[in-house]
Amino acid sequence: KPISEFEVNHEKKMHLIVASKDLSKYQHIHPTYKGKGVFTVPVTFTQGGSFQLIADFVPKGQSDIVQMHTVSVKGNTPAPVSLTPDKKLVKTVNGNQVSLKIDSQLKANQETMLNFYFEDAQTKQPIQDLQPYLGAVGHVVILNQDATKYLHVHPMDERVKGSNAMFHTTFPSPGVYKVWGEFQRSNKVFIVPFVVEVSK
Ligand SMILES: [Cu+2]
Repeated sequence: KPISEFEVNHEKKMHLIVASKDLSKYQHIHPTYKGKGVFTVPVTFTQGGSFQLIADFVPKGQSDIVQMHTVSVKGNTPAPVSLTPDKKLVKTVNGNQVSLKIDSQLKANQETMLNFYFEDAQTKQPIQDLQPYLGAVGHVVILNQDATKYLHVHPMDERVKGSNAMFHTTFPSPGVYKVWGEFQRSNKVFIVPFVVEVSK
């Protein structure tokens, strides 16, 4: 029997992550609910190969469900990009310089604070005008190396506008993970990727 009703979670009834198995390609999209348990969304795969689809939704009156499917896409398939932990956790996207600060050493099964700090790449002034994106200052999606472990983390304080955004999470096992921070400024969403290593 199809599930017919879904809760709205961060402004959407379904969040869908589409990631290549090597995590080099990443999309976070929102399928449209058509009724009778059916969601649809157009997707363009920019290369061939194996992709992981991760659907995140909440049936009415239940708790969050995450479902994963692996699909194989035909067409030109580049060699997988190896996932190497970043030496410096600083990235610039759309003129926004984002530093990821982690208080202590990253350890599996231990609560960790991910602290994103934003400054203007040119002026080095702290950024204080981040806009709410899907009901929060930002969203953080984390996948392990083979895209089988998924974490979706929301900020400690959803209403901040900068220059820091803090996210609490626990990595479930040791290994290399990719972390995508999604934020919005000047009406543009920008995605900042980091690769981190989590020890035992
Ligand atoms: Cu979403």
